[in-house]
Amino acid sequence: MDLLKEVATSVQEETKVRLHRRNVERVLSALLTVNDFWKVIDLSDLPVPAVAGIVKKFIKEGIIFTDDRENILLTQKGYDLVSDLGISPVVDLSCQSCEGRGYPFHIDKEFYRTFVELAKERPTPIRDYDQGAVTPETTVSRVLFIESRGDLAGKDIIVMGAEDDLTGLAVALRRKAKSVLVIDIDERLIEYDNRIFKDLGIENARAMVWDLRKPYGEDMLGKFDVFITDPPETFAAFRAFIGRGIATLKEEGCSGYFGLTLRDSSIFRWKEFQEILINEYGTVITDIVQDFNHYMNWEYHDETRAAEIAPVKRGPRDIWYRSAWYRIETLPGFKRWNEPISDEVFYLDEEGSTT
Ligand code: SPD
Repeated sequence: MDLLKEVATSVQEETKVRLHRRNVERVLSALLTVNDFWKVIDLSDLPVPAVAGIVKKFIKEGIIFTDDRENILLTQKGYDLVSDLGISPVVDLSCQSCEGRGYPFHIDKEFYRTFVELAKERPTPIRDYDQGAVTPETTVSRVLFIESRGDLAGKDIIVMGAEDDLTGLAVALRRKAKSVLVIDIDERLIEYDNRIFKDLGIENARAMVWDLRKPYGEDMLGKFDVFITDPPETFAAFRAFIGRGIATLKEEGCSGYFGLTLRDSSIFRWKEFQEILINEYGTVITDIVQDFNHYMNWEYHDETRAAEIAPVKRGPRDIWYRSAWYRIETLPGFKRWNEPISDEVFYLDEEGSTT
């Protein structure tokens, strides 16, 4: 049997992460480009357990080796294999000025600088809520993107459950929305935002503690033009963050923004998410910008399953965790999903490993 197909099948059986042959080919391409395991994941666009499984299999087959479990390197057999298969290194031809997003975070320097200054004292990410914040450049770009799509000026906006990114703060700081409501389970973030809103005299924004596992009351349903969120990639969290986000929207033609990553979920799961968005919730996906969101490394990394299953002992030193930026729009007859959610499998399942 073809070696790549064989690796895909055996790693899928072992990890329960769905894989196909070309996923394995992409890992080889990444291995030809970088030596750092975490960067290999980044370039492979696969969940951590899948890349860990593939790398371990390749080590067994003598295709790669690690130098004292620090770096991953191809052996001569590995170089011969990639050459036989005609595999090339990964190329990145995206615009470096906007970090590949298409919206230069520095276009309004005062907005960018003020946000960076305000974000300096932000609370540190905690594992209990799967926190891991995006870079300030990402947050600012999110706002510019939303503004450019006509979803900011004069709009009632809700930012739900990922305020470690301070997206709600940045939206409010832009001072173009009609109103901004920030909700998050983490009291530290709510206090942080409310203090800044008060200090800066931003009167149309407020933040309140809310656990998205709980259904919304009538006061929240159908009240907003736009929702923004960044869920963990389990099905339960997808519904709690995005299903409930859609439920807050006023009418057809309203929009929602969120990040979805391939580091904690597979492309097969994305298909299922997209089916829920289209067939169950009655929305349309208008935009997906791959690798738009760049996450800063989190201090609890050593305690995670990702660290445990990694074939190297060295942790990430650079940005490796990215997610795509999705925009959806409600269509006539869209559904407001607002069921209760249990604690089970909220943050972690077989494809996830970074919590
Ligand atoms: N636990 C690591 C940080 C994860 C941050 N959440 C990213 C969610 C993407 N939808």
